[in-house]
Amino acid sequence: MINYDEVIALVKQTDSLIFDEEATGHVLKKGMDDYVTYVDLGVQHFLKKELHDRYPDIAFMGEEEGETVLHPEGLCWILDPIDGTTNLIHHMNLSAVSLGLWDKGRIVFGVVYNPFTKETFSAVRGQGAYYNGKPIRTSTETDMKKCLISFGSSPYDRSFADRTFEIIKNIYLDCREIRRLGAASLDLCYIAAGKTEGYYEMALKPWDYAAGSVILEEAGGIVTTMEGEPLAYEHGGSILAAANGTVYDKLKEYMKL
Ligand code: LIP
Repeated sequence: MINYDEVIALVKQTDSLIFDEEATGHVLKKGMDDYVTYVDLGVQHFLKKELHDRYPDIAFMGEEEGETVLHPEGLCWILDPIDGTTNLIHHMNLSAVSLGLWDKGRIVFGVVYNPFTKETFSAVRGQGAYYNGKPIRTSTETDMKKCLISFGSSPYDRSFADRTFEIIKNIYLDCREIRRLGAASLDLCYIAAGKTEGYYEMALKPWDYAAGSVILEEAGGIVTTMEGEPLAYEHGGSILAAANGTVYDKLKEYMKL
């Protein structure tokens, strides 16, 4: 039996690790435009150990330190210790710890915690989505002219740039405004909380969207790949998320480029 409240409390205990300025300043390069700080590593170490102490039978997948393989047969934590690492390095206060739980084919729990704003988004499959403990629902807006849409620039693979920016240009011409937050988990949670109406990004990893996807679905939203397929968890892929079916159908048209 998993004590989800205790897991959420553990995630919030990462505050002291994240507010360590010295660790934030230790930036290592993982690949082209892909960075990791000592904060990312510290948060992953801490949560992996604490979760293992409490739930030794649950497997672990995390963004850092070569733990990037999903164990699909049973339960598996999926962690992004810091989603929005570039935002962290630039002191944007728009980063989150994102932890999901995979159970044989689907995500059954998610928590996304922004330590800078003290915002906690969470959901257990079938039990609704919450923001700082209060129930949340997605926006019911269906008029694109009143919708705020975010997107991601897939910075780790800039070969996607032409399509990404062509799509957002077309959306921008039709919607109220656009945003580029820099943390996929928060993009998904902002739709869940009714702040924005849609989001897409061409290339993400499972830990970017595991927690956010269940939170969004539990709040009434829709999330798939840009082709309309279920999200992939054994490898990464694109994402298309929307507050409701009408906005989803409209956004899907823009993805056909
Ligand atoms: C981030 C994603 C974001 C993407 C970023 C980056 P990370 O995750 O959440 O949407 O555009 O560049 O991939 O790497 O900071 O955990």
